[in-house]
Amino acid sequence: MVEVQQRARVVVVHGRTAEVLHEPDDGVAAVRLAPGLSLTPVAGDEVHVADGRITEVLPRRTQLTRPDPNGHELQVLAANVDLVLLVAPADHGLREGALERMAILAWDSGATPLVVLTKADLADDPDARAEQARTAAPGVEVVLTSTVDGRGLDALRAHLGAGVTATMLGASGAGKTSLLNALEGRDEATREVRADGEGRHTTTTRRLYRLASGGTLLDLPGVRNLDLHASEEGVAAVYADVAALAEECRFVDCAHDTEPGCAVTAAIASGELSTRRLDGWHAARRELAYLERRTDPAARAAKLQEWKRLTRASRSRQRP
Ligand SMILES: Nc1nc2c(ncn2[C@@H]2O[C@H](COP(=O)(O)OP(=O)(O)OP(=O)(O)O)[C@@H](O)[C@H]2O)c(=O)[nH]1
Ligand SMILES: [Mg+2]
Ligand SMILES: [Zn+2]
Repeated sequence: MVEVQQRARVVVVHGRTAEVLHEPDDGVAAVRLAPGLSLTPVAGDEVHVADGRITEVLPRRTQLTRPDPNGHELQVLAANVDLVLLVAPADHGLREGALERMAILAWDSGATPLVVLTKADLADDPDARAEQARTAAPGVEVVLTSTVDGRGLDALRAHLGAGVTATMLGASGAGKTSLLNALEGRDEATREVRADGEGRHTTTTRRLYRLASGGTLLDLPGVRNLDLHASEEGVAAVYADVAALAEECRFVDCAHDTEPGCAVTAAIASGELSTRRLDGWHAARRELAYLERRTDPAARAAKLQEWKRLTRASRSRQRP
């Protein structure tokens, strides 16, 4: 018997089994993972399926990663994503630090970030929140949405056309699954959510959904601990304003503390730059330095080369 090998996209992985979408008809199939795969598939992966088993995971165009909370390895949250929605609620003030960290993660994945502010119907001054978000993530488009009055949803659909794969990063309760449901015009929580102790629904599984707008959206559980496994480039992109100021300092190795001729502390004194933002930048750079010490330098260099190779095409296209 000649085995037919088919190309498919991973919808969700449960241990050694997975659901995949077969193109072009989008039929869903339950499959097993063949032993000895070179990569462990995650939602969004392109794979080969033969005889009811995933036999190969194709190289990833992009991957959204963070340090594995349990060890030194990387955890891949989503594969082959073009657009990362940084989802943050606009109702109780904006957590700019969290937004900055999500933006770094997104840049480093090779995908384009897009800020989505949710719950605009509950915000006192939604436009001020949007302005705050623009400062925290310079060069990133901001869309203000509400699943209650529907604002911003069409703008979002316009980003989620055919061929686009997007995913959502954001704290638990930020409104990610609500957004997915509102985009699709359905009320019901999807089956990958469970009620927690307070009767809230929270997403527990990473799963991919086909949208009526033609795109694909991956729902993720809320990210609690936004550890970074960042590159210099990601940090520089998100803190472009601070980095540009630092170039103006008199000393190349200025620590932006008490040095004379420091453009960064001058910008803080004049109100051009907020202390909070400088703190965020310092924290991100400290984390980079820590990671560099902790990780085997050769392994880290190899990994960075690999990322650069994987993400070069999208990166050169998408940098602002
Ligand atoms: N008023 C209002 N409430 C919203 C809006 N979007 C979401 N909510 C509410 O916010 C709560 C959390 O929404 P979810 O969509 O479950 O949040 P999530 O980001 O998916 O959370 P996790 O799955 O735990 O990561 C729910 O009670 C929603 O009804 C909105 O635009 N306006
Ligand atoms: Mg959810
Ligand atoms: Zn300085």
